[in-house]
Amino acid sequence: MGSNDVMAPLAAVPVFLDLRTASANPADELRASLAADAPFIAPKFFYDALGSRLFEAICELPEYPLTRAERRLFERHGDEIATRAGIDRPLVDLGAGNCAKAEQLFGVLAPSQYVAVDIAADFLRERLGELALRHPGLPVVGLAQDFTAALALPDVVQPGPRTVFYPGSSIGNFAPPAALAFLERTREACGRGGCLVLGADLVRDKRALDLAYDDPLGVTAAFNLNVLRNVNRCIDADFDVADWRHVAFFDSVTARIEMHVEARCDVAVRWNGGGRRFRATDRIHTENSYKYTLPGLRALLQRAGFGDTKVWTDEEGGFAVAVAAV
Ligand code: AVI
Repeated sequence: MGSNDVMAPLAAVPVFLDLRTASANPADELRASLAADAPFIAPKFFYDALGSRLFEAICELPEYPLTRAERRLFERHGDEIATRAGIDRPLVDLGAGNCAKAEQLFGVLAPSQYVAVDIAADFLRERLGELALRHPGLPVVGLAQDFTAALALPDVVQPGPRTVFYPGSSIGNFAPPAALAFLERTREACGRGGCLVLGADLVRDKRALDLAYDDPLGVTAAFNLNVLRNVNRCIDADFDVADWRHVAFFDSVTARIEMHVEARCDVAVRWNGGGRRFRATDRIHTENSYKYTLPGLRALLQRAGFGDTKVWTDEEGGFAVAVAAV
């Protein structure tokens, strides 16, 4: 090669492990949850390739301020987050999605390795490839897995202490006992001296919360209804999206957003290995999104065994970022 030849930048190919088959069979899980007395679809089924993109679009909506509030908190308190979390540690990003939230902290955390974990394998692989090009010196690992049930960190992941990153208020998608169990497992993954960086949406005005999950453009409706298309693919079902409508509301008693798809008319749906009739107005529960109070958030982290915890909130008091030490 002559000295004037231009060399294409070498892509640091990230290590990518698809660990999805190690967990429970998603098709069996779906068949069981659809046949239940109160049918439901676990929220992880939102995130096929289109669902992941629709979620990215939700994060841009003016009615969904959560992502922007969190970004501002990371901008404002990044240095202190790094002081508490420590630098030059493996950064384990749970539910990494497009990896943008963690990448925002690379400058201050200077991670020794970036480990992105997500159930949406193709989407994650694509985004990690792009990220690796932007950070050629950074060892990058992608793990496609359903970490909501159990978190498997193979040997390729550097040992603790680690910084585990769980932003975006995804903790709100667990019911309280499951949130506690999840945080206990996460504490183990951090290792002694490690820490958790957690984002949590807070209880606020019902009207604002209703709008955040039922936006006038219908992006959240598309995100919710798209789950039926993913179900069609997973279990060869014949849901017709046009037969269903999006329902979302904040319930102040349980402090959670509930999302459902509701039948517009009587429908019969078949899938591989079964089927079911739904009457008009019957609902399939697709997501809960719990909102926290600050004392509630602190108590949860303490019960999960975390120690010293610092919490920052945005000016409106609508969102919190916590750094909890092990
Ligand atoms: C991923 N998760 C934290 C989002 C939430 O707010 O519960 C998912 C979402 N559902 C509807 N809009 C956004």
